[in-house]
Amino acid sequence: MKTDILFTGKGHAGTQAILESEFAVHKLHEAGDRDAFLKSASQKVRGIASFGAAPVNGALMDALPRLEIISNFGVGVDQIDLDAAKKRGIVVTNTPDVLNECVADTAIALVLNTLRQLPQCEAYLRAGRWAEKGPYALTTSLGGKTMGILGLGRIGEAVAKRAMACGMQIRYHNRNRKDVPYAYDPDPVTLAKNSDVLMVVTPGGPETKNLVNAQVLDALGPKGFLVNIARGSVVDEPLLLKYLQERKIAGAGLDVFADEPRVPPEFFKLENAVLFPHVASATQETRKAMGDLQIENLRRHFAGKPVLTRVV
Ligand code: 8YV
Repeated sequence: MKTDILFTGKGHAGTQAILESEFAVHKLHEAGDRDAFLKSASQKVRGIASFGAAPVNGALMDALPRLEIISNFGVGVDQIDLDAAKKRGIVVTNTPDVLNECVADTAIALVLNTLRQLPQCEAYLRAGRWAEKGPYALTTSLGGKTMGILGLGRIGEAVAKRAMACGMQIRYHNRNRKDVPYAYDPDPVTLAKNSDVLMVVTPGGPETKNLVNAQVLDALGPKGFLVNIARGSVVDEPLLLKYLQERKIAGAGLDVFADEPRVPPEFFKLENAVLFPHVASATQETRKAMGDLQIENLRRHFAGKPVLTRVV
């Protein structure tokens, strides 16, 4: 008999195929009538494999009284109500570390693309303007600039290494100071004030909602750049749009947005922003490694062994 698990969304195809071969899978995202679907699954489902931003809240947990584990595809678990899981004794796992290098690659690509305007340079050439109008306008160097990392965890450290290789200096702010060779700032405003590039790498969720607010963007100032590879919720998005339109900051590189995959169309008109469709971990190798970890956590849990990467 296969163990019953539930998918919350469409996700990495290879991972979902393996899960479907090993478990009896119920696909919540394909249910026409969600209530009827949950009613029929309620006495069977013992695990959730969560994919994407679909919320896993207390109501969903209550609809599945036999639920023992939520195994998330991704390091960020902001869509899961962790307190609700804890109260109900439900294990939550994620997929840390295996994505650090890829996410850091994307972060540094956003810094290069934003300061050096490389996507705009390419569009300029493809539109025939090089021959027509001459060289593209001069841009901004990375070397000698300061990157302020808001949320220096394992991904932040991988970003710092790459930024230093580009000749940048590193500062950071975390709630707690770490034993690292980088200058510490006591709050996000001071960090922004001391930085040319503010790199947002914090977890998402209520604790960091709109952490990058008017005070932080004002401190970053008209010569400062914002890069966000964390969650859209960490930045006040309407305000960021306004600051970019009015050039109250110099530019932004964004891999994440508040209501993905919907991006306010006003962002598309900005010349001082580089926008990626949440691709930081999106390589064949890394997504496979994330999926393998998600699957292994489920296997181990149902075999009565300790999971590998427990959050709650
Ligand atoms: C993925 C991510 O885009 O790990 C995370 O927290 O945001 C990304 O790696 C996401 O998990 C894919 O659904």
